Amino acid sequence: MHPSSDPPALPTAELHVHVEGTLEPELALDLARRNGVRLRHPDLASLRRAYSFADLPSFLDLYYELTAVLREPQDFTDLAEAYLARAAAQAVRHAEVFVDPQAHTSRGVPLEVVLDGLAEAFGTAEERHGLSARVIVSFLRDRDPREADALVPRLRPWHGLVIGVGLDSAEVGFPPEPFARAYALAADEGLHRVAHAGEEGPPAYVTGALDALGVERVDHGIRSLEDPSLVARLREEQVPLTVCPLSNVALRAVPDLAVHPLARMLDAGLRVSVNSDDPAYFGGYLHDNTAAVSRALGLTAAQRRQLAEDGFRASFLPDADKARHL
Ligand code: ES4
Ligand code: ZN
Repeated sequence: MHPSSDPPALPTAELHVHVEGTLEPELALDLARRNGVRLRHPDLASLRRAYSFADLPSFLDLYYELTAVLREPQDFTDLAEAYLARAAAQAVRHAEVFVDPQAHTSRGVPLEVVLDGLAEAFGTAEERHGLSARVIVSFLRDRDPREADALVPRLRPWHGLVIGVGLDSAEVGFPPEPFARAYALAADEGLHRVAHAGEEGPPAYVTGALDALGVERVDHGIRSLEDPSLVARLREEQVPLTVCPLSNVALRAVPDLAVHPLARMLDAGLRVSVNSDDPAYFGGYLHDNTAAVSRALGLTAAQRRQLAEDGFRASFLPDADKARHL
């Protein structure tokens, strides 16, 4: 997999991965068969040809189509188990994993099926794979924000597994402010708060996520660089940004890894980490992202160490657990 010139994988924390985005095409076809779900792409060859995207919405079309193969608790357990094995093989030692409940409840799959299924795999992640794993429930920003308000109290039975809330799906035209109430409710429940912002959307969405939602971490945030006053704020407040290099290239937010903004973000003194986003769709898991972007940008060993350490620092692990990893 990795040419001998590549440095070894450092232990990392994965802070930005969507469990539905870890659905490999082979497993999608297996589950489609198991559950009698008919897909637009019935075999591996035609499905693989669909993995070419113009932007975020065109990716989300395939992503939501394939999520329809997930129906039973065991499907979510199998999906999570496959991710944990792959992540562990790439030296991930802690993972905070997004799930999109509304992508499932909206097609009749109950919340319990989703979260109990994930709990089954995540509950044994330490003993089976040597990594801790928690869930961040993500609201779909292209749906009615009142659905998000209603979802927050329903998460109570899974607190402990679920440690926070996030905001994802199509970004442009869906600013963060309408989700202020859901985030305030989540804060009252003791949940952590993150949001996708500045992936395809403007820097104002990053500011909005900080001010209206009170997020502790920003997912992507790459377009922040267009606003120098926002960059200064992110640096001063040391707001963590979860950067996903292969995702940005696959969705054409960035034309080429060689010009990926990660280098400028590091130079600007921002607290960034490298993450995989939707690894089954974008060409690699966490270390694949680190190796590719390090090579393309010529990152130094010190920069790679900084990225890995800042991932743990930006995690929602208790301080004692962070210290064990640093
Ligand atoms: C996503 Cl790459 C990306 N951006 C926004 N929402 C998402 N959901 C899954 N992957
Ligand atoms: Zn994402």
